[in-house]
Amino acid sequence: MKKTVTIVLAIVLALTLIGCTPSTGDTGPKQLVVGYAQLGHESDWRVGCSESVKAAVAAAGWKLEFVDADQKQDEQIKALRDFITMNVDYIAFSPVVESGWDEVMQEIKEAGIPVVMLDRNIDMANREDYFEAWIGADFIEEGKKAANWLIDYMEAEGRGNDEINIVELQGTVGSSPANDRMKGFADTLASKSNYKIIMTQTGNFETDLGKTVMESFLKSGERIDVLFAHNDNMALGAIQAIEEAGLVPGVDIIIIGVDAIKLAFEEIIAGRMNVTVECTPLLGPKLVETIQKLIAGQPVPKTLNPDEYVYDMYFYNNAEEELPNRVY
Ligand code: GZL
Repeated sequence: MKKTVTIVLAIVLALTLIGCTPSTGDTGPKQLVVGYAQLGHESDWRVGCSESVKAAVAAAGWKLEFVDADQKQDEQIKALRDFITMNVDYIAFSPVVESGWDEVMQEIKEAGIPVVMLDRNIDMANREDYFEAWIGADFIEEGKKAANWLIDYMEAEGRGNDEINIVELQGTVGSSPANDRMKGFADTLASKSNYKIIMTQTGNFETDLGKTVMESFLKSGERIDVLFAHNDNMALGAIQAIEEAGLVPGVDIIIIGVDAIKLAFEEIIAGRMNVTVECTPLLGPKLVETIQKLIAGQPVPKTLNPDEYVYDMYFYNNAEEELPNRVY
C-alpha cells in the first residue's frame, strides 16, 4: 500500500512539474484576456483612448494584450492574427483605415473570437456579421455640427452672405472619421453657394503635418477665412503656422477643430481657436460593459454612439467652465 501511495505522489509531482495541473489542483477561474489592436499614437485623442481602454480592462480584472500598430495596417493585421494564435477571449479593434480587413475578419470569425469595434469602423460586405458591436462617434454628425456652427457664427457676425473661403485639414486618408467628417461638413454647406472649400489636404491627424499643410495653404496666395481641421491636433499645428505668417488665429482665420482635447480648450479660451466638436476617446468603460453583457448572454446594440457636445466661448460659452473636467 505504502508503495502505491509513493508512486501516485511521484506521478502527481511529475505532472505538476511539466505544467499539467492535476484535475484535483485547479488554479481557480481563468483570467479573461482581451486583445486590443490599437492603430497608433498620432494624437492626444488616440493616447486618451489607449489609456481609457487599459484602465477599464485592468479595473475589470482582465488581462489586456495591447498592440500599437503605429498607423500601419499590416501591423494591425499581424496583431489580429497573433490574437487568433493566442486564442484571446475577445478582440477590440480600432482600424486605421476602413478597407482591407475582409480576410483577417473572416479568419477571426472562423476562430470564433468575438470582436468589439472601437472608435473607427471597417467597410466590408455584411460587416455587422463580423463584430458584436461598434462603439464610436457619428463622424458625419460631427462634420455637420462643425458646418452648422460656422453658418450660425457667420450669420451672427453679419457675414452670412459674404464669400467664405474655407481650407480643410483632413484626417488619415481612407479612415472613417476623415471620410465622414468631410462628408458631413461638405453636405451641410452644399446649399450655401457663398461657402467654398478652396483647398483640402490630409494632415494625418498629426500636429506637425497639420502645421506643414497649413503653411502651404497660406503660401497659395488665396484669401483664407476659415480652417476646418478634422482633429484638434492639426488645428494646433495650423495655429502655429498662422501666427508665423503674421496673421491672428481665431480672428483673421476662424478655426474649427474636432475631438475637444484639453489643449484645444486652452486655445479657445485664449481666443486663438473658435470651437471644438467633441469626439470622446474615453471608450474603455463602454468596451468593458459591452463584453460583460456578452459574457452574460445579454443583447448589445450593434452601434453605440457616445453623447458628445460642442465647446466654444461664443454661442455655448462653455469652454472655460469645462476645461477643469477634461482628462485627455
Ligand atoms: C476619432 C478618431 C480620430 C480622432 C483623431 O474617433 O479615430 O483619430 O479624431 C485620432 O484625433 O487621431
